[in-house]
Order: sequence, then structure tokens, then C-alpha cells
Amino acid sequence: MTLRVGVIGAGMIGQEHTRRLTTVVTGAEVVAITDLTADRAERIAAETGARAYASGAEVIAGPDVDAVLVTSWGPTHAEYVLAAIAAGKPVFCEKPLATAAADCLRILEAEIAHGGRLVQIGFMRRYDAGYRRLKELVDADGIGTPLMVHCAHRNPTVPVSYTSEMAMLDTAIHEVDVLRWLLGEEIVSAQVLTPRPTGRRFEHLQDPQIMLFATSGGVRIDVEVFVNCQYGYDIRCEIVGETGAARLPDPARPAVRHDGRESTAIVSDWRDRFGDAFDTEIQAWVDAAAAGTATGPTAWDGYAATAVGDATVEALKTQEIVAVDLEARPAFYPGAQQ
Ligand code: NAD
Ligand code: ISE
Repeated sequence: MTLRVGVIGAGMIGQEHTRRLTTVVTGAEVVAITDLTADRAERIAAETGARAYASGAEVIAGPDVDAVLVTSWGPTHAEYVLAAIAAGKPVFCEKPLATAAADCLRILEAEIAHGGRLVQIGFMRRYDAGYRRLKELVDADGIGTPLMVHCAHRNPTVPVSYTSEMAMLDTAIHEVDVLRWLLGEEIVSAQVLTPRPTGRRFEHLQDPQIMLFATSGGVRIDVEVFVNCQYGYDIRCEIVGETGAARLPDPARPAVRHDGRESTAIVSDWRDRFGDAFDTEIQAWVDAAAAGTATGPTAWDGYAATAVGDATVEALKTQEIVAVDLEARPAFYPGAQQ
């Protein structure tokens, strides 16, 4: 069976995933596309051999649409995910699942009422080969019980529309998810330190930020978010355990010896850094959706990340340590993160 996909939001990542569904993964075709900017939807639809629709609701209702991929702006995600569940269609939702925890909870309720998984969240780091090796090592007790995690999430620059809250909600949300998965524990509190701001930022932005998290088991995590670092896209993670430490490998790039120096290229953006992970993630989604279900990061994971995000934004505003307000996990969502 070829999974017929409807895409809502044909911006940067919507176009990336459309290309991926069309030319990289197997078993899928894009049959419907919509975007607030109608011209954009029409252009991408024409390039893809899909039909352009006027709204996300029409895409979800499309009789030839088997599954839905949501890549519009974050605040619109909840509405489309809920509509897809109501239509009984598997849905891949880019992060965040929703911008308000209350909307995430409505999605959990709807999926539970449906009686089986339909929702997969776009936390692609779980499909990255380096993070997978780290998880295998931690699960096999290769460094003993984890005690501390040191992370950095650096982007070269961000546009003027990027706000201080987005350092958590748009950027560090990836660390929150991947560390919950790596450690198999929930994050229970957040604090934000605000170092001297870089001169190479838009004036309104607090950049860099250092986020400090504690997990239910007492692991302490520090995440440096620095989104105007200038030099490249740099993702770091080191887990320190009772008997050893393990560091996320950098993407394999040749070490070039030239003109009396040795150098290795640093990747420039998330597409370059996580391209392989996105391919694996979308293939996994297509395979599960073709069977009428979903795999990987769950709606619960989306909810937990949004709840940690809310606490972190409050911590940034108040400069206090803020407890994460998380409901009890429904039995529908298995205990250990997959
Ligand atoms: P973007 O602004 O380039 O694209 C978003 C598109 O959605 C725009 O074309 C906009 O017109 C359209 N849109 C907005 N509301 C809509 C609606 N109601 N109906 C139809 N179209 C609508 O943004 P982007 O960078 O592609 O980000 C999109 C989403 O993907 C965000 O949630 C973002 O956080 C996420 N994202 C994830 C990653 C990742 O690493 N996993 C990377 C980039 C973006
Ligand atoms: C972007 O939306 C992403 O998800 C990238 O992975 C992240 O590095 C970047 O900071 C975000 O803006």
C-alpha cells in the first residue's frame, strides 16, 4: 500500500518533509498540500504532483488522504492534531505538539478515546545514530547510573522574530525530549541563568541562556542555548555516570590536512546535522501510519515537553527555580520512553 499524505504548512520543514516523502522514503506519496500562503501551497503542490487545498480542515477531510503531516506554526498544531484524531487518521506533528499544556491534555484524551495510537511527534533526535548509541550505552549500564548531563545547543544566528522564550520553546525543547528519553525519567524542575548577552544579537533577545533541570531521579542537567554563536550549528551532549562518561559524537566529516593545518568542517544548520535522523523518522512514521498506527515520540512526550517548556519560561521571567506541573501519566502511554 502507498500511504497518501496530506501536508499542512509548506514552509521550511514542510517543504523538506514533502521532498523526503516524495524522493527519499518508500511507501508514501504526497497527495494534498495547504499553506496560509496559497501561492506557496500551489507551487509546492505543482512540483510534487499533489493537489493544493485552501485549508488544513479540507486536507484532513480529503477522501484520498490516509494520513496527515502537520508542519505549520506551533500555535496551530493542536487544532489539526485533534481534527486528524477525530477523522481516525494517523498524524505526524512537528514539535511542539501544542503551545499550551491544556491543549496537549485534550489531545491525550482524544487519542485515548480513539483507543489506539495515531500521533507521532517530530522529536527527530531519537532517530539520530549518535543519540541512539548513547542510549544503548546508558541502557547497557556502560557508564553506570547517570548523575549529570552537560549539553550545548548552538545555532549560528536567529532572525529578529526569535524571542527569549523561544530559546526554550523552539530550541531547548529538543534537549528536553531527548534527555527524558535517554534517562527514562521526567524533568521535575527548571531554572534559567542569564549570562552576559552577546553583542551579536537583536536587542530584545536574552542570548545565551543556561538552563538547569532536575529529573525525578535526581540527575542534574545543564543546557547552554546560544543561538547567535556565529560559527556553525553545534549540538553537544555528555552524560556523566558513576563509572564513566559518554559524549555525543559530532557528525562524521573528513579531517582535512591542507596548508600546514588540519581542520574539520562544522555543519551549518539543523537540516545538515539531522538529515539522516529526519529520513529515518519519517520512514518510521510512514510504516506505522500505513498500518493505521503511530510509533516513536508519543502525544505524552509532546505534553511533557510543553509542560517543561512552561516551567522554563516562567523560570526565565522570575529567575526562580520552578517546579514542572505534570499530570499523572495515563496507562495508555507506556512508562519507559521508547
Ligand atoms: P516556517 O515559517 O518556515 O513554515 C511554516 C509554514 O506554515 C508557513 O509557510 C506558514 O504560512 C504555514 N502556516 C502557518 N499557519 C498555518 C495554518 N493554520 N494552515 C496552513 N499553513 C499554515 O516554519 P518552519 O521552520 O517550517 O517550522 C514549522 C514547524 O516545524 C514549527 O512548529 C517548528 O518548531 C518545527 N520545526 C522543527 C524542526 C526540527 O528540528 N524538528 C526544525 C524546524 C522547524
Ligand atoms: C528549530 O525550530 C529547530 O527545531 C532546530 O532543531 C533548532 O536547532 C532551532 O534552534 C529551532 O529554531
